[in-house]
Amino acid sequence: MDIELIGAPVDSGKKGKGCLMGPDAYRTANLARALRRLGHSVTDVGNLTPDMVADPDCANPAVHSLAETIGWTQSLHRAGRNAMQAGRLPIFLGGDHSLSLGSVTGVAAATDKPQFVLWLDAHSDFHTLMTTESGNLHGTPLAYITGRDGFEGFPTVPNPVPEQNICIIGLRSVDEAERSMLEDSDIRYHDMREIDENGISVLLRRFLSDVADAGGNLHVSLDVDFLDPSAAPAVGTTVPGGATVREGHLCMELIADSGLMTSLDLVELNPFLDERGRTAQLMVDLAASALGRRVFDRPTRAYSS
Ligand code: B3U
Ligand code: MN
Ligand code: MN
Repeated sequence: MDIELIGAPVDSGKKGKGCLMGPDAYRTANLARALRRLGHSVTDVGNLTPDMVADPDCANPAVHSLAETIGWTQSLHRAGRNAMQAGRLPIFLGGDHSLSLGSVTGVAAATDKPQFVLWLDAHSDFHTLMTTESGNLHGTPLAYITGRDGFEGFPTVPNPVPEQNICIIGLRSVDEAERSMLEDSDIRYHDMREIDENGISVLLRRFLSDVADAGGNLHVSLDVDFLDPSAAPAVGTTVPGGATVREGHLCMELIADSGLMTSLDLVELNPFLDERGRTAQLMVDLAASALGRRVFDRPTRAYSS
């Protein structure tokens, strides 16, 4: 695989700062070396900067850092589209989750294949500029990429991702406005209860087989807070009861086995909150699992009696 690392030090999507250090934490944890060891060719294109954009009007006074976030959306959109059109697999080194406003819309615009999105997150990130109460735009990318109204001032999404092509896994913090919009949508979403009752692999395999049947491209967006804070403390929005290290790796191994992933976001890492780099290291290990690292060189066979 020809992999492109794209530094996206986006910190405008929430008030607590620190995600801008994310890309360098991934470099310090030797992400490129880990991927090269798996046989991939890896190019690190360095860090992007946001386009300069004039401050647009916004009817919701809670919304902050709008111009900066729109600027990032534009530059990330181009970077994602260009990497895909060059035949590479982009990995966006975040940066907070508002970076996906640009990464997902960019990769989706690059080819004619149906775009699928796997969102691994404690939150649904399904607000619009009108519904967000915190005003934090890292809570909005899933609504934007589907082409919903309520994003005045943002570029029109050229290739909206159909709701049926989106799967959220890991939910345990969903605001009321998001809940009703999600329930009225065709997005599939799995909360922690469903994971506990079914096992995470059942839920993920179902989605991956639909991506395969449609011949689609798969973008994976991995939010640090998908994981339990005891394993991944370096995030501003910790929510207890998250995925274990083992569930995280299992997801990544299933993704690798499927051969479907065409782009990846690593988001919300705040190195200022980390403990001796362990969250950055875990995210690097998960990325390596998604790109083929495994304990034994064959898929584990399911038990059958
Ligand atoms: N839904 C809340 C909280 C939140 C969303 N994404 C994160 N936190 N990381 C909000 O602010 O929109
Ligand atoms: Mn998120
Ligand atoms: Mn989250």
